[in-house]
Amino acid sequence: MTERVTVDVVMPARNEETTVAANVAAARACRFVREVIVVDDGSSDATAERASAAGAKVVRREAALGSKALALALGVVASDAEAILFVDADCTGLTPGHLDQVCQPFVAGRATMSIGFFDYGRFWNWVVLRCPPLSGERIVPRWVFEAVPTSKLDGYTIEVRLNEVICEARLRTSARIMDGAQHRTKRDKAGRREGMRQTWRMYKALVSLLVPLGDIRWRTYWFYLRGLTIER
Ligand SMILES: Nc1nc2c(ncn2[C@@H]2O[C@H](COP(=O)(O)OP(=O)(O)OP(=O)(O)O)[C@@H](O)[C@H]2O)c(=O)[nH]1
Ligand SMILES: [Mg+2]
Repeated sequence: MTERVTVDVVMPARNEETTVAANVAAARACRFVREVIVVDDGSSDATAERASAAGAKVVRREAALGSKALALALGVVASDAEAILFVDADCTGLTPGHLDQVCQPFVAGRATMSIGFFDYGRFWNWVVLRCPPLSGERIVPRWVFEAVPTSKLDGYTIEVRLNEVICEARLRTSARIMDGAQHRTKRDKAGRREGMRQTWRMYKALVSLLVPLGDIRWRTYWFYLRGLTIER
């Protein structure tokens, strides 16, 4: 694969007026990116206006679609790029350089999926880099997203579904830490009590995917580790 592969960013954003513009700016300045598409369904703040002012194409729905996965699907449909770089709208400290680094292994053909993780400090970074990846910052060919059946487009489980497509096809993943990058958590956005409730619901949905509760097999993680390259 060469650098000429077309890459669009799909950025899901619901009530992210405080951070969306900075993330659109970082994504637009990534050297591999053609266009930034922000998907805003049901925001009650100025997310869409700020994203648009920062140079994004905004796909806006008045009513909430009800799920991050469905928002991403809407963004992918709005793009005809060969590859999609997913970037959450609530990142902090994200730079064009981070996104260049995430894209590099993909455009160079070293990995089919390339992921950037937030910077949690030396010890946790070591752990996070070897866990099943849940990060929203990742580039994949568009066929990988399209390979996820519509029936499996469900909330915060979309990253696990992308992992499943990659790992079950025994494809390679590259992972790296984005030094100094972080994000706003649900606790930051909704307050401690409501944020904890939402976080609990998210992790419950993720754990329910695993056999015997769900249909994700443990071997998928083994295939992930076998195809993983950690970039430094
Ligand atoms: N358009 C849209 N965006 C969403 C929706 N749900 C989540 N997002 C966006 O997806 C990104 C990640 O969502 P978060 O709720 O922060 O989830 P997270 O970062 O995985 O989890 P935390 O660790 O709790 O922050 C943010 O940019 C959200 O605005 C949705 O239903 N629609
Ligand atoms: Mg977040």
